[in-house]
Amino acid sequence: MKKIKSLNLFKKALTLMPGGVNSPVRAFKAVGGSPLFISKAKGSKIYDVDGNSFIDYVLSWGPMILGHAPEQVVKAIKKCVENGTSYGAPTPLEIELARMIISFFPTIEKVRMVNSGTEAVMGAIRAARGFTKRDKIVKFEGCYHGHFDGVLVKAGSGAATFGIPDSAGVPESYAKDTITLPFNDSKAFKNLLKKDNKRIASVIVEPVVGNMGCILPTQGFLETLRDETKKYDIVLIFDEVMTGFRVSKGGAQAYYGITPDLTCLGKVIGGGLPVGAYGGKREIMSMVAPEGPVYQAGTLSGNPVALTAGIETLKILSRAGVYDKLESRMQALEEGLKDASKKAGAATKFYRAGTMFCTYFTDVEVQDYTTAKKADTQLFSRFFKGMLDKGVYLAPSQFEAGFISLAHSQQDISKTIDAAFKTFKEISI
Ligand code: KE4
Repeated sequence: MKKIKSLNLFKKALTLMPGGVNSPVRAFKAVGGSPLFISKAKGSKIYDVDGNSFIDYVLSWGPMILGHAPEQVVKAIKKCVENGTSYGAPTPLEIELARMIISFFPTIEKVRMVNSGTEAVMGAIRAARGFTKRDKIVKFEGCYHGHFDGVLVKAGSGAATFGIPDSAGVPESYAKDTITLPFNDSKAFKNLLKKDNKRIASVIVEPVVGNMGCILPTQGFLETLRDETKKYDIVLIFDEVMTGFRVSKGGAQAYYGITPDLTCLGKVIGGGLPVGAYGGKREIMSMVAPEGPVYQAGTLSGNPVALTAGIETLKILSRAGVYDKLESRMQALEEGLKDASKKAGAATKFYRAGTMFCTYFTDVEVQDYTTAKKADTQLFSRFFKGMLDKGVYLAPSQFEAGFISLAHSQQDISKTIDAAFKTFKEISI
């Protein structure tokens, strides 16, 4: 595969930006080699600067659930920018997207738009602390909630990939207010809350963990989080930045039937442009300025262009049959990948929740950070490269989830399965 232009661009990028990228996991450090520089994308495909094309299962880490550059979204954005790009003042679009978000997530009574998932998490945690007047938060090892200091403690995603359990630059004074427990450990959770509930403002969780690969909650775990936090008036935050619109149309909360107090969203609600949001119970959200004393602000929050992309994306997701099509594509991919691995004699475990998934190179069940870290990352790297050479672009880390879109055709799925069978065989020797 020709890569010379990407290689030369990466050399230049390394002199200008830390690690040559604007987000660590893109640098291919976890799989070795240098990243592809992308020139364009359309539907299920991305195209690099050397003219190679790939079936894309990263989809910008989740947002492109319709596929890249969907006609309706592109047309609406083009029209919107002709009326200006940012006013720093209220627009009708904010009401429209707020209403759409609440229709998908009825547990959200009031919502605040921001510019990223990280900002959504920051706002939600600050609102929870302001509401409860308590300081401590509980998160789960391997879950990633953005690069906000308070949650970069035993984080997932890039931090898991690089084995940086805690980021440098996070003051001890921050980390001390963040308690980390193993995901899926209901007993440890109950014991902690029994002992320390008076000081805990909030518990934040990825209801399906997409930042350690794809890890499902075990039977009763989410229910335990809900019951125990309710007992002690602790704010339960579902970080659905990734799981929203992915695990189901109404996210993990709809799929598992749990009502969190606050929900964080991102990715899909921006349709590929920068939009995050946090929202939930009215009495908590009324703490947020200017209604209440919890300050949070943003120059480009609720930006008309970004919201236009989000609104058009959610309009299409609202259409009858869309989720049936996504489900049937995902089922075909799941069955094909499992079958290919079995036939090739590869030791893998495949997990998925709605349209997010992960193939772990391991023979143990993956239920938390400890078991996820048992995966053979070397074997994963060889699989990643083998698939790339066959025109399939996976997330460049064993500890990331893959995604499909409405644009992935049956032909894309068949080509992917065929490439996987060949690659499983190649690396199993
Ligand atoms: P952003 O600030 O990247 O928009 O969202 C942070 C975030 C919060 N919560 C969850 C559950 C998330 O998955 C994320 C971001 N996900 C990563 C992918 N693992 C973004 C990709 C990257 O960091 O480059």
